[in-house]
Amino acid sequence: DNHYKLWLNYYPIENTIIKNSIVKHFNNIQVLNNDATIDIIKKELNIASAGFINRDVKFNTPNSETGLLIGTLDKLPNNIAQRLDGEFKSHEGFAIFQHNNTIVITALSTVGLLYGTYNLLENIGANYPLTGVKNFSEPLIQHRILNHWDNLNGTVERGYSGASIFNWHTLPDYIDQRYIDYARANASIGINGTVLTNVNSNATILTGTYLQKVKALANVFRPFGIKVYLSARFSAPIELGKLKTADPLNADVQQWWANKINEIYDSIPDFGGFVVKANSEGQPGPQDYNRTHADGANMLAKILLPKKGIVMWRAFVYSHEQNEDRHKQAYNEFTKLDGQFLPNVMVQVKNGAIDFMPREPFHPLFGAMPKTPLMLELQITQEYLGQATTLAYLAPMYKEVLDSDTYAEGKGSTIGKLLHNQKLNGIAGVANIGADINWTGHLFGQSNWFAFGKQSWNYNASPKEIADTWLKLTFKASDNFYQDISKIMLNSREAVVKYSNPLGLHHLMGTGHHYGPEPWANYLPREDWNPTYYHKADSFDIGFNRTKTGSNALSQYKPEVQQQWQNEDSIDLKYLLWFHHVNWNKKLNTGRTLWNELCYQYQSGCDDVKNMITTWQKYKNELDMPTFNHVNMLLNIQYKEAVWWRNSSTLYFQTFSKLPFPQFLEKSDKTLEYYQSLKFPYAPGHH
Ligand code: BDP
Repeated sequence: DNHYKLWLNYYPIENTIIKNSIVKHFNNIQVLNNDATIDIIKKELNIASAGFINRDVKFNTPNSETGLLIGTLDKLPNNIAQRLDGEFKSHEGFAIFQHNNTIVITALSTVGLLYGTYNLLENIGANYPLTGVKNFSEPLIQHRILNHWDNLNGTVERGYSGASIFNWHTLPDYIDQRYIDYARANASIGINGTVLTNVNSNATILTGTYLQKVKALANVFRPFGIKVYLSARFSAPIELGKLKTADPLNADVQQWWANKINEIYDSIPDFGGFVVKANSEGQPGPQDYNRTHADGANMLAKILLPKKGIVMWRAFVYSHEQNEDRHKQAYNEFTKLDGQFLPNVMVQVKNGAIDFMPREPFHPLFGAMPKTPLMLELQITQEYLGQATTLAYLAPMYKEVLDSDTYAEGKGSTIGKLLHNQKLNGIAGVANIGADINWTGHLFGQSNWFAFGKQSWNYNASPKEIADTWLKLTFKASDNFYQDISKIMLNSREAVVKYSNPLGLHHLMGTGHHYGPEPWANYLPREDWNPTYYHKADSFDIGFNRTKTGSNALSQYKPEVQQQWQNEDSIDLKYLLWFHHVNWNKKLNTGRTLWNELCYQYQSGCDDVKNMITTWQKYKNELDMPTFNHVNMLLNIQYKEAVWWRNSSTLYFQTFSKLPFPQFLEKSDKTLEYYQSLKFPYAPGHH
């Protein structure tokens, strides 16, 4: 199995009771609406039926009881419509319920029906019984958007699964089947938007020729309920329009964008809008003209507003003056602009203040801009989590972020809730998708795409349930397999944290490409690009003091949060070295000294990976060989990488602590000098 089909396998149903009931329901399907989305629903039902029961579905069979009734609420017969318990708040919500022997899927829109259909098929695929099905589901978040960091030349920034799936050269005339399958996959998990191009943007995407290509993709995605967005390069008026400036307050600049945006909407009437990375890591922006981020965002937003487009203005900024803890910079730049953005702007904020580390405390901007809608940005691609050779199931990380309590409006002001309560809201995920046959490089990368969709629809969704469902849809295997592998998945991200960035350490990866450990690196021109800036190890202590006596980044959080984190004796150990510079000999509440605990974490993370391998190998006979081997080889690579992290990090930190290694730490068979000599000139990195 090459796993191209993702979670849409529709494996044959073996349980005869369930099978018979599906035969009955698929034997006479009535669909009450008619449009391009409905055509997709019908096609999907056919594909699913062929897989599940090896038969075609039948529509409108005369003289036969309706098995499945699909129709928007206004089209349902009254007696059935009345049975809906609840009222839809969104046009994307759906309800599934049983009326006599008929299963009914209803919604306010046909896209809602599509979501309902996928939900029903998912339940069948995961072997949940159909009798008595009942589901009323609505998205808690409006904009559930993938951010592709894809370049027009086909490369993907921080992509580890092959080239971009978007072939800009052959578009618009060649519509790859992949575009359709990509849209199916996204719709099946509720993703309703996609930014096609890298945040480090190339203005060429805004030329007439390329907009025709974008239009072709938009046409494919539209019936799946997916809107297309682009990254906008702020200096495009100069590069394309030959203007002398891109100053957002300049009338010619404004006119250039107005014309450009009109041109886009002429081709793509439901164009979603722009994501903008401005004045960040060398990208052009309004500050080049002494204007603020709000000036820049509003200039675009004003033009987009009547067209219902939005601006996702990224808060990932850190300034050229290097004297301030990078943790504090976005907060300092953006909180002062609260209330100045037009209503169709969201400030897009990464989950943490540094950069997609395996674990970060939540970004202090959440809850700090009450008058501005924020959009949460998560990373699905594993830039800092072992890239595509690592099994790291990220749903627990997303949940940790969404459940983080900001205390912005008192206890219980979790990020999920704050987002939900905004009039305009969204969650973005930096995609891990590429042209590899299985889309994500590592097969288990698929689970992160899947989880991202589920959790941005419902931030309360349980990582365990998502993993269980994904496993059943992805592998045809025994219940033992599902249970064991689900456990592995749920522990996997924590394992990565332990063997690479334990106890709140962060940004210790190889500089540039971020592959593997390089905690000793201190040769980059900016202090805050170097790992040594982040761990600050010396002969007494290790860790970044972000309390009052240090950078005081902690002051950017609400008092209740400060209280949790300000004291090195009571802070949750997972954030200890994020906020504190701690003595090597300090006794922790685990009973170990800091030095021993650090060694313990590195060792324990490696042990976890070893355990993952043993568990996986138990199921060799249940899986097809290519699938078994694929994961098995990658897990073995991951183990090597974990050991590499453990050995090199403990050897390196020992040069500061000067303390002996505890017994339980496996001895390194290589020297620190060996690890320091490793070079990876072709590791996938910046393009
Ligand atoms: C960092 C990546 C870099 C991105 C940047 C961003 O290393 O490639 O351009 O984030 O989000 O994580 O803009």
